[in-house]
Amino acid sequence: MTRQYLLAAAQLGPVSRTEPRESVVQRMIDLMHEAHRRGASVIVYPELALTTFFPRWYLEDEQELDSFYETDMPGPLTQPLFDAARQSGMGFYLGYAELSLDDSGRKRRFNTSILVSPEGEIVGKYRKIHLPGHAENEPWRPFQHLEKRYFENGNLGFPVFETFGGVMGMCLCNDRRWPETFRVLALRGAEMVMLGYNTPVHYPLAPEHDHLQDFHNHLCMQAGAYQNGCWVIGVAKAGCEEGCDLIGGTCIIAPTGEIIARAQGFGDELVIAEIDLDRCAEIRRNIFNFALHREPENYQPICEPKTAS
Ligand code: ING
Repeated sequence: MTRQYLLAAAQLGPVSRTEPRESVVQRMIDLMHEAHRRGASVIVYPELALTTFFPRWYLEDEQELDSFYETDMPGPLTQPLFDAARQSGMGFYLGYAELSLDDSGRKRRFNTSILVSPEGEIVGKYRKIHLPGHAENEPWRPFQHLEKRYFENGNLGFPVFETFGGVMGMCLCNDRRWPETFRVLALRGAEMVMLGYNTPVHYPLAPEHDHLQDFHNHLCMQAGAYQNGCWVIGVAKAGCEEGCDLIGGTCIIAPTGEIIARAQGFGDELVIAEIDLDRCAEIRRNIFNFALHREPENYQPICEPKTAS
């Protein structure tokens, strides 16, 4: 894959509690086919793209909770997405709930994202580190945010992966609010950070900030892009999902921090723009040249990014 190509950010509208996986996967394949028709080489889906944002409920039935996770990736219901990608020659980022068994047979649950090559191989995995919300049911809330109950903290760190024409990083939703996410990835050479999010408009602990959700969403991603000279792709699960309004604002952000394309609505929507990984040099060779302007011992790229001086 070259270092300049069209990238598609594939925002998803609401996914209901009972929407079958097959239905969501078909929506994602439809977006992939449209992206392919329009010349894109990579497509980015939201966090927990395959299901409704189930941490909004206190679920006591373990069988129901397990129904929101993927035990295999790809599994029978997600294989069609991998097949469509291979047929279209498209790479993709996918966020989903991962359920695996460790050597002792204990269930491990993570809020996970993967990078899949145009050949349909999983070339990277990340597990969400910054889990927002709470672990116990809090009935006072209009809806729960039980990620600390339903997921373990990510145990893979912030890895970067050489694929999609350069050095790629991933994160998930709340990770984008913590500047170290982008900085650690960039110090390791990331030229593009892909992330999905499910962000409610209403924040029960600070309702006076509800009107700032869109501003904060773009603020943290634009800052992450500019301060680290990398592309940032933020993709929403948007709209009124099971009575909970989720922000949209899916966007493609250049290393300058400029939003070069963004979603207009709150449904399934493709946002396509040309990304040029060499543009990272506009920033990484100058104002945020880590090797030149930071303590040298703190600069440890896993592979010298092609854009560093
Ligand atoms: N969602 C939200 C996010 O970080 C949140 C949680 C909402 C935090 C609003 C602060 C304010 O975008 C997830 N899934 O992390």
